[in-house]
Amino acid sequence: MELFARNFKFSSLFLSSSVILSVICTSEVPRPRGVSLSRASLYNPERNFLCFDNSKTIPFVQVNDDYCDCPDGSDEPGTSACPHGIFHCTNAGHKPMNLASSRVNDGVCDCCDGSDEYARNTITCPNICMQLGRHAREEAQRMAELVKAGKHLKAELSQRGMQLKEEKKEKLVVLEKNKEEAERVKQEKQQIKDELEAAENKALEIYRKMEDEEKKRKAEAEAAKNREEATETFVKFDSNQDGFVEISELQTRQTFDKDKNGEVSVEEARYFLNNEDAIDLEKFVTDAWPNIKPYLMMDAGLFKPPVTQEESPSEADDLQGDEADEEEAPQDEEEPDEGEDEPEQPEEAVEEPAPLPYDDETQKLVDRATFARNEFADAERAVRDIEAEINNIQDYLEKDFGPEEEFASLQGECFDYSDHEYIYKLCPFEKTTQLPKSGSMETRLGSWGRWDGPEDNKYESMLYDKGQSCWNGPQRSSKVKVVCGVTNEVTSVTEPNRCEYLFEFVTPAACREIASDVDDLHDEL
Ligand code: MAN
Repeated sequence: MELFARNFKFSSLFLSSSVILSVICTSEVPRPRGVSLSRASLYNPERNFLCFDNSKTIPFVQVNDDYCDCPDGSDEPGTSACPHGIFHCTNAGHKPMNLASSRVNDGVCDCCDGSDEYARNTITCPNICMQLGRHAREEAQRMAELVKAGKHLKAELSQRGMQLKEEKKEKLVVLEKNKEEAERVKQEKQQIKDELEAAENKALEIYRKMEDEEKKRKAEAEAAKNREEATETFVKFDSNQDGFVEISELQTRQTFDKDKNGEVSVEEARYFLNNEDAIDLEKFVTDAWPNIKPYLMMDAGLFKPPVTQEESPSEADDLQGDEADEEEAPQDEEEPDEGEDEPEQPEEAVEEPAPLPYDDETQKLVDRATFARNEFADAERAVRDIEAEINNIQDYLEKDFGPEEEFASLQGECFDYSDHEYIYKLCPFEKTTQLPKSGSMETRLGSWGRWDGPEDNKYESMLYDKGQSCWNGPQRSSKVKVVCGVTNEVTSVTEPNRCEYLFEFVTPAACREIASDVDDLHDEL
C-alpha cells in the first residue's frame, strides 16, 4: 500500500513537473529543495538518508519524493508531504526564512525568491529578494545611524537618571533622620500639650459646673414659664370651670379652625386636645399645650408657619424645565394631612448662656494650652509631610527606569500628540489621556502599569491600564511602543480596538545596539 501510494505520487509528480529530486539551484552548494545551507551536508545523494530523529534510513531517492517517510518530516524538506516539515527559502540577497511545509505550493508567495511556489500551476512568484534586501539594508543603515546618534543622548539620559537616583537615595537618608527628629519633637509637644490641657481642664472644671448650673436654671425657668402660660390658657378655655377643657369649649374659638372654613369642627377641636374629648389641667399642660401654643402664637402674629409650594405657585412656576424637575420637593413626606397649614412647633428659644469670663489665672492656662495644641498640630503635620515625601521617594526608587536609568528623566514630563479630533498626552510612568478638541473634559486612557515588551527587551513597550471605563465596554487602556529616536516625542496615536490605544513614542532612551542578521545573510549569500 505504501509502495503504491509512493509510486502513484511519484509518477504524477514526475509527469507534471521537473521537481523530483531536484538538486537546487539558487546557491552554489548543491542540496535538495527546501534545505538550508547549514544542513546541506546531511543530505548526501551518495548515501542513504537517515531521518533527523534517527527513526529510519531510507534510500536517497525517497528524499523530496512527495511521500512522507520520516516522522519528523526531514525527508521532505521541499514538498508539503509531511505535516511537520520545514521548508527553507534561501532568499539570496535578503533574509533566509523557514516555513511550515504546508505553505509549499499553496498558491501564496511566502519566500521573496519565490522558491516555495515552484509548481507554478497556480501562481508565479517573482524573485524580489534583491529589492527587499536593499530596502532592509537601507533601513538597517538608517537605524544604525539613529542608534549611533541616539546613544550619545541616551548616555546623557542614563547619567542624569543615575544621578537622580543617587540624589533620591541621599535625600531618603536625610528624610529618615528628619523623621526621627520630627517624631521626637511631636512626642515632646504632645507631652507639653497633655500637661497643659490637664491644668486647663482642672481650671475649667469649676467654670463648666457653673455654666451647667446656669443652663439648668434657665431651662427650669423656661419650663415654669411655659407651665404658667399653659395654666393661664387652661383657665381661660375652661369656660364652665369644671376643671376640664372640652371639645365644645374649643369650638368657640376661631383660632382652631384649621381648614379656615368658618367653623371649628369636632375633629379639629379633638386634634388640639390630643385626640381626647376633654382633658384636665395636667394633661392639658403636657399633651395639649404643645399643639395649641403655635396656633395662639400665630394668631398673635408672633410667628408665621412655613410657606408651602401650594401657597406660592408663582415661586414654583419660576422653576423651569429640568430645574423644576430636579427641584421637585418630596411631598407629604412627614404630614399626611392634606396640605393643611400645620404650624411647626416653634423652636423653644433655649438660649445658650454666654460663656462666663475667666479669671486671669484661668485665662492664662487656657492660652497656654491653646498654644501647646497649635504647636502639637504643627509637629504632627511636620511628621506627616516628611512621611509623604519619603513615600514619594520610595515609589520613585521602586520604579524600573531601565537597566541604566535611561528612562528616569522622562518621569514628570508630558508629551502631546494631536490628530484631527483629539489631543493625546503621554506622561511617562504616570498616565495617558485624551482631550477632545471640541470639549474640555479629559479622558484618562490609562495609568502607569508596567513594562510590557517581549522577553528579550521588555523596554520596547509600556502598558497604561485601568483608564476611564468605555461606555458599555471595558476600562480604557493604552500601549506605548517605545522606539529609538533623537528626540523625545509621541509620533502617532491610534485606536486599533475600541478603547484600546496605541501610542508610538520615540526617545533616545530606547536606542540600543540591534543584533544584526548579517551573519545569517552571509551564510546564505
Ligand atoms: C470617546 C473616545 C473614543 C472612544 C469612545 C468610546 O469618544 O474616548 O476614543 O472610542 O469614547 O465610546
